[in-house]
Formats: sequence, structure tokens, C-alpha cells
Amino acid sequence: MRIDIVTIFPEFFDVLDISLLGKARQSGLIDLGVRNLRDHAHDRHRTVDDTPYGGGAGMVMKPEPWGEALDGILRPRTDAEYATDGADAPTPLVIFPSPAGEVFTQAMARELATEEHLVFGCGRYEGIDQRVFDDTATRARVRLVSLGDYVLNGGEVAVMAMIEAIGRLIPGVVGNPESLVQESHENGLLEYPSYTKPAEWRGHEVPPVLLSGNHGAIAAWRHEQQLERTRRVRPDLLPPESTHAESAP
Ligand code: 6GU
Repeated sequence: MRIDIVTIFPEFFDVLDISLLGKARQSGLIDLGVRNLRDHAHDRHRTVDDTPYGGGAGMVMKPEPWGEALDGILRPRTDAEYATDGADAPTPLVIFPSPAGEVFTQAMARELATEEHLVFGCGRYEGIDQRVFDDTATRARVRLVSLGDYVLNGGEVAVMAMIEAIGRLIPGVVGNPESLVQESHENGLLEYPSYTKPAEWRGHEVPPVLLSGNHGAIAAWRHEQQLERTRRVRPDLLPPESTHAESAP
């Protein structure tokens, strides 16, 4: 997968050199490009924002640097590319992190992990001039995506979270794909509690069923734990009828 990021804080993404995603980049599974929006501002102060039309607090990101930065990423395909891709090759998907967007979920991460080319446009200040979204939508698919119902100072932290969630779902990035299926949100429930050795620690014992060797009983216990935990802290994840009644494992 190709990933491009446009930001006024390119150093922020230096951490993508390390850990699992760093390895995925080294092995070529993820091809990452980070661009500084200010490289596309041509005045002496490399200005990327201005006061809002209509008045109000804060600053709005100017359209011209965004247009130029995205021109470099969403360039028209060459004749040779048309010949090899076919004219209907998938267009890049451009994601603008925004608290006004649709909420990012594990289901969305799974969907985005199948894309060939993702572009993330990190806004700061009070937002980006609306025409940047409108113009980008004429040559790519565009989505506004939010991490949740709270406000961050800019899109960088949100994009980092999205790239981590998406990147680990790209085949080959996580060594053992089994570890992807038994975690929170993959089956619509929170994950069950995990234990490792020793069997007793500071007076706390591992639930005996996990030492029983009875795989059916262990699976049933884990499912019950998932339901109990989800009912307690995230009842919104459960279908309405299962909030009180027991559902079969
Ligand atoms: Cl994607 N961006 C910003 N600035 N704030 C947020 C967010 C995104 N998601 C939640 N809060």
C-alpha cells in the first residue's frame, strides 16, 4: 500500500520508522511519503493560514498550498500508466482527519486496509478552506474521518492512530494473523482478559478453567467474559435485545 501524508509537522511521523510499521516499510509492504505543506507556500513566511471569511475566531488553512501539495500526489496518470493500469484503475482515497467526519471504526480500518493508495491531509487551526475538499473530490475519492467525539489540535495524532490500525491489517504486517481475530472489536465484542505464568501472583490466581485443558470450556468462558465486559462498559456495541438476556456462545 502507498500512503502519502500532507502536514505542517512532518517530523511528527518519524516514529513510523520504528516497530511493526517500520518493519512493514523496510519489507516494502507499506510505501510511505510525508510532505511538508509549507513547501507549497511561496511567500516569505511560508504562510498556510488566513482569517476566515464571514468573521469568527481562529484561522483557516488557505487553499493554494493544499492544491499544490495534492497536485504532486494526485498527478494525472501518464500514457504508460494508462496502458498498464487500464483507465479504470482505482483512484486514491484522500482522508481528511476532522472532528466533523464519520467516526473511525475497526470496520473502517478493515475496509481501508484493502486500498492501494491512501492520502492523509492533516489540517490545523480551525480547519481547511472547504474548496480544498470540493476540488479534491473532482479527482479522487474523499472522506472526512474523526477518531471520536473530542477535539484534537490537529489531524496528526488522528492520522497516526488510523495508520497504525490500518497498517496492522495489511496481510504480512502482523506475523501471526491468528492474533488479529481474537482481539477487541473483531467480533463486535471487547476482548476477554488474558493471563500468563505464574499461575499465582501476589495472591491473585489465574481462573482455574484456563488451566483445565478443556478447550470447549475455555472458549465458553472467554465468550462469557467478552459479553460481560461489553455489557458493563460498552453496552452500545451490543444489539438491543442482548443487553440483558444471555446469548448462546
Ligand atoms: Cl480526526 N481531528 C481533530 N482535529 N480532532 C479530532 C479528530 C480528528 N477526531 C477526534 N477529534
